[in-house]
Amino acid sequence: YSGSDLWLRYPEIEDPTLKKQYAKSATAVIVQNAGKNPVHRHTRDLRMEPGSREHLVTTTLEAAEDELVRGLEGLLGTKVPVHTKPGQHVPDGAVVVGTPKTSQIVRRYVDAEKLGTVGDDGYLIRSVSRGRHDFTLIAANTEIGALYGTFAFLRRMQTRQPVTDLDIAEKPRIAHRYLNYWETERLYAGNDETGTGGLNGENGAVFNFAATGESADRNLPVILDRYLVVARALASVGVNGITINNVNADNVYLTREYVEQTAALADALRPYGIKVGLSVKYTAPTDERFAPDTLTEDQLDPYGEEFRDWWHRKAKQIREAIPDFIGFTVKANSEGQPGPQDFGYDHGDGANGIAAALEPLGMTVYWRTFVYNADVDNDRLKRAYLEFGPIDDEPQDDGSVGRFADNVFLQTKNGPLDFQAREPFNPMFGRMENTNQALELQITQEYTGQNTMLCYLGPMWQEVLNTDTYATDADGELLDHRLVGNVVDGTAQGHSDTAIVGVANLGNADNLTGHHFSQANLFAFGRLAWDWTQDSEDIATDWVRMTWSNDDHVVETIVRMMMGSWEALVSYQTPLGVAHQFADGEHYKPYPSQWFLKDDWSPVYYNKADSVGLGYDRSPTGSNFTAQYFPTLAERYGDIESTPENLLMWFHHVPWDHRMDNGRIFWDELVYRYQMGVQYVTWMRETWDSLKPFLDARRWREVRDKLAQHEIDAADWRDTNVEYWQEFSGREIPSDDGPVSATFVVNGTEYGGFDLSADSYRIPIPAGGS
Ligand code: BDP
Repeated sequence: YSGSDLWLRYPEIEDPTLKKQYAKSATAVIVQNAGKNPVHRHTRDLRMEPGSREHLVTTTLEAAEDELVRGLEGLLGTKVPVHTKPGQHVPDGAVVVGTPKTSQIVRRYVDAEKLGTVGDDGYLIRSVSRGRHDFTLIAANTEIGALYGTFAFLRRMQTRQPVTDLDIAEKPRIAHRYLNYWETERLYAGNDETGTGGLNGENGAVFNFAATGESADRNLPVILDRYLVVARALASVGVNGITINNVNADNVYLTREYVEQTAALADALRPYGIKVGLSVKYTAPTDERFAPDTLTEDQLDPYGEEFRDWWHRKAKQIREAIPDFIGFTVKANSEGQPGPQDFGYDHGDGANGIAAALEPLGMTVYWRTFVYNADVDNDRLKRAYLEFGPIDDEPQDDGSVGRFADNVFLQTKNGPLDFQAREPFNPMFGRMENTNQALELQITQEYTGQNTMLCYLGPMWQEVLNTDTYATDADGELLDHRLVGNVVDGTAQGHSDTAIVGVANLGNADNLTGHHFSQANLFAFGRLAWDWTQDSEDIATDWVRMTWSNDDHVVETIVRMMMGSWEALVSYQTPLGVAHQFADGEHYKPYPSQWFLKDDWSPVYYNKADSVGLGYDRSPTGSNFTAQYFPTLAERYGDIESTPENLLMWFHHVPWDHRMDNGRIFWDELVYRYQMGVQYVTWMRETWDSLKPFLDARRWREVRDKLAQHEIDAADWRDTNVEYWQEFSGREIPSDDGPVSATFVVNGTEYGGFDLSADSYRIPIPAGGS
């Protein structure tokens, strides 16, 4: 088995008793009026690749019916009949799906008021008893809500939970749950044989556009099986939008030829509730390929009619092909991308100019805040807030505060640097109270082991979302709800439009994500986007059950491996808050001594190693970046004694003999951390070996091979760094037995806990480095 179905595998349930029980609660599928509301624009022109396994559906309820039939057949091992015209009689054990509009059964058995509480995307799942007849009702206000409920019902069987006596009401906390798809950049999920190049060699994109595809007859508008697998999987976790091209945008996506292809993709995704958007360059209007409809640079005035009309025309053309088009994502004045500052305007002017053009079409601008310029601030981390903060604070003529338009989201990475394995949260969260804020997370493992290292990111995102911003109101009073997650879901500062964005890891690899365990990160992103208060261990458990096995021992073992894997990576790559120690632009291997191209791309800029210590002083005695946080945190992070140890070097230049909480000096602790991280990987590799009898051969072998390389590369991180730091510390490698157990506390729970003094888990650190 290649892993190509992601978590929608539906293998037959082994336990005969349970299978029988489930079968009693799934004797028939009833989705009334499933074919009634076709959502394709171009249904006639859409076609699947030759020999396809998947098939196109034209409505969202058809997708629900299709999934139930497929899922139940797989899990139960027999075909479950579909009743198309049940009338008033609902057979015992039926599963009924619908909305009040489409289903008289829903109208009859569901309380309208209760249904009202789950909103547009939510659903109810209820076990209904009618005398001797029991059936399950999956009801929603919209067809997409019904589809989400269907997946939730199937997930209960996939994870072996009860499907009787149900009374479930669910709805998402965040409205726009989107992916940003950077095409071939930073994917690490390409099929070696058919990979189409890109930055990192193996980066085959998941969607094939003209000239980027594998071969012409597999290019859009032809729909490949894997697009529908992706659509189903994304819908199953509630993702409802994709910006389909790189933020370093190529204007070709705005040409008619490409818009037509995007429209075909949008048609195929639409039944699954997934809308599409595009990344654009700010200067697209000057691109010759749109001639004669081009502007000169002088006409790029965001307040001018030419500029706004141009964007309006383009957006309108797109809408003709894609009626539910999301809008544009813009990376401006960032890493060489053009933007309003090149023409004497600021981000507010630029974003609002495009937003004004889109507003009559009901579209949105996602304006990224990933801006930095070390020359200006002597600390790259300060730039975003310096540029965006004042615009958010600006009083307006109408008496309101904040200049950004209502249909602008500022899209901000979780940390102030760039998707490092652990960052403090970005102080923009909470500080931009007058502007819509979208949180951007990186699902693709650019800085977290790419397609080689097993690193489950659920705990990282849980940590980010649950961090207290200590945000205050205008009177300086602490807000009631002020975690990063509250800022994002609008409850902190009363925002009604909300968004979260994940930079996707999908590619054309057989298993779609390169490393089998990278599938878990896509799954976890969707689940947390839906409800960020969920526990990352529960999410991991669901994923393992749906993807690998329901054997309790296997589930428990794999979940344990996953839960410590991120802390382990932090530990052997960048422990205690030292950041960005990567070689060149590939962002996989270590190179702490490197100085290249630009200061703020260089490991030395971040580590500041010297004879005194290690780390970047951002306290009031240093760059004073800490002042961008609300007072409680500004104070906490500004003082080395109160800074959490896992963020120490983000904020301080830590003396080699600084005393840590456990009594060790900083130097010793640092070395131990590197060692613990590597030993966790060794433990994962050995643990995985022990699972061989329980798992399918191909996937077990592929993961084993990755873990072997993972261990070698983790040891390289440890040795390269420890050896280099030693040149500055001048101290011996600590020579006692080191940590006796590698445990990592993840969101309050301890993982690992195995004994590292046992010889098998000890890789001695070579004296004096490697
Ligand atoms: C960095 C990536 C680069 C992206 C950039 C961004 O290395 O490929 O273009 O982020 O987010 O992490 O714009």
